[in-house]
Amino acid sequence: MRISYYYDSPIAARWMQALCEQLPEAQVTPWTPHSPLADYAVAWAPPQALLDQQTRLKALFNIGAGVDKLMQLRFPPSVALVRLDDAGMGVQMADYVCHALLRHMRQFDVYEAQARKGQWLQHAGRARAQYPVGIMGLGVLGQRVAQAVRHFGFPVVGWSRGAREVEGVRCFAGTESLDDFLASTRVLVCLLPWTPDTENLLCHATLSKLQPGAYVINVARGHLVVDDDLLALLDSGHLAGATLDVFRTEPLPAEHPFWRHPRVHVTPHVSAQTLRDESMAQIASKIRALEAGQPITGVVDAARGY
Ligand code: NDP
Ligand code: OXD
Repeated sequence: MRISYYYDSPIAARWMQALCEQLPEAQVTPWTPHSPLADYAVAWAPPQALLDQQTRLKALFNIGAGVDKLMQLRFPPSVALVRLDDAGMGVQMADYVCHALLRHMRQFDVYEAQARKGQWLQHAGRARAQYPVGIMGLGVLGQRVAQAVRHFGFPVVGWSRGAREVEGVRCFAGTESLDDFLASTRVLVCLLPWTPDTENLLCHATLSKLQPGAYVINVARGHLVVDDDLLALLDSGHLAGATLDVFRTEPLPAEHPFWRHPRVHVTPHVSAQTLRDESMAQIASKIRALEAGQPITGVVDAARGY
């Protein structure tokens, strides 16, 4: 079996070695415009030229969970696009969201600022019942985050495209229930894929339907948020703050107001990092399953865009 590998990164060689170790029966080679035709491709952000040149692929495995960049390419219908399912990202996402949620709700950021000034000052405790957490996207990562947040005792609501049942989560589905979901949410966690339906979804009209003093945590993609609308609602006081891990332009440009806003916390797209060994093991086991004619999870539905 041949595998064509594409990852434009200084760590690419070490990751390819991990794939070779997981699949010793395969011949894995970095893709070039003259590569031999392969059975599978394993890639992050490949060029259209790879799909045009590799005319015998059965599947392309994305080295990530989000497939928004791949959705911009022309895919032959015979090639299955497969994304990572969790592969160690769920627990990281849960850490990140719980950290941002607790830092805000328990006012740890306020106490840190006070400590830097040597100020001993207690603020009134807050009831978590007043901080219902709304998770947009109840997929692999959204469900993992929902369970973590629930175990900290917060009320949890969730929103997805189709109806879902998730233990301990009041679930809403579809655009017709979006307003009710937003009105039930004080801390919004965005874990939706970036598709034509979700682009700019977090705009003035939707964010202003969140409960007063709402907090936004975006760990999905920057294109879901209208930056100026978020900033306007922070400045009007409707939003108490935001923790943002993903941006329309990455790295976030030095002049972007998010860097300097006193109530915005920025991290550099690290909420759930792709882990080399877990990812390559998952891809290898899915390739083996396909070769054995077995079904696999994580196959992207091109019509839905995720
Ligand atoms: P999944 O595909 O498992 O879940 C997506 C969820 O979003 C599903 O519940 C789906 O609904 C819902 N959804 C999709 N479109 C809509 C819509 N139009 N309206 C309402 N709900 C919708 O994805 P994952 O949980 O694995 O990942 C989510 C995203 O997280 C990725 O696409 C990626 O962009 C981002 N990500 C970010 C990382 C980071 O480091 N910041 C790391 C990894 C991922 P339904 O259940 O009905 O299908
Ligand atoms: C992903 C990501 O989609 O790292 O996996 O953002």
